[in-house]
Amino acid sequence: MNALFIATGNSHKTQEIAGMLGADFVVSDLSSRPELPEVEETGTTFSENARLKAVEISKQIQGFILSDDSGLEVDALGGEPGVYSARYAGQGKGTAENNAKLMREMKGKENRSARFQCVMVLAEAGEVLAEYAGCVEGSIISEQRGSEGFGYDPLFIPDGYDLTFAELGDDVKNQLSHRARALAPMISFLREKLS
Ligand code: ITT
Repeated sequence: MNALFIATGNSHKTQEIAGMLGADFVVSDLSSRPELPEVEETGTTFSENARLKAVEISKQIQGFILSDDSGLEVDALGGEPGVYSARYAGQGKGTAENNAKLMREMKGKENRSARFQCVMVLAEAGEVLAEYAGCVEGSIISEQRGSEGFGYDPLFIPDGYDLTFAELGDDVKNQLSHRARALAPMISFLREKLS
């Protein structure tokens, strides 16, 4: 069994990553270490924030630390909410408010194209070992559909499908998501390191 710590407080990310990693990995995340101070996401890119999270946590916890910084870029909104996806409706606001704001901002917009971006960083003892990015193109619909997944999933239809990520569910999402595409090369890297 290989232990991997995910430097996230988002249980949905952990669940998706654990599902894609396979049974030979034992995964834990920040929910098991509530005493650790929150890492401030002061970066302006996914890469900067992913590096901040992985490096900071790897100074406090031994072993391999994986971080995920991700978000939604909407073309008609000039790339917003982007790195600010988690706090789009303001600090302390949640998914319902973020999705309501996105629907409001997209009202009447003809260009619906958008993409989810994800950058994953692997760190150990304060050093970055690897970084990979993944992206999935799609479009934003006007009303939420589906109950699976998390975040903006009920508003995002990946290209080539008619259903949202929240309707498609994890089995499909984990085959084509931004997270899946960043994690695939990371898994190869990790397996090489561990062998
Ligand atoms: P950690 O920083 O603790 O990992 P977080 O949720 O704050 O958790 P981010 O700063 O990376 O993570 O923000 C990611 C946000 O982007 C997330 O809260 C969602 O709003 C959105 N997002 C990212 N991946 C998504 C996905 O697969 N489906 C839907 N929304 C997603």
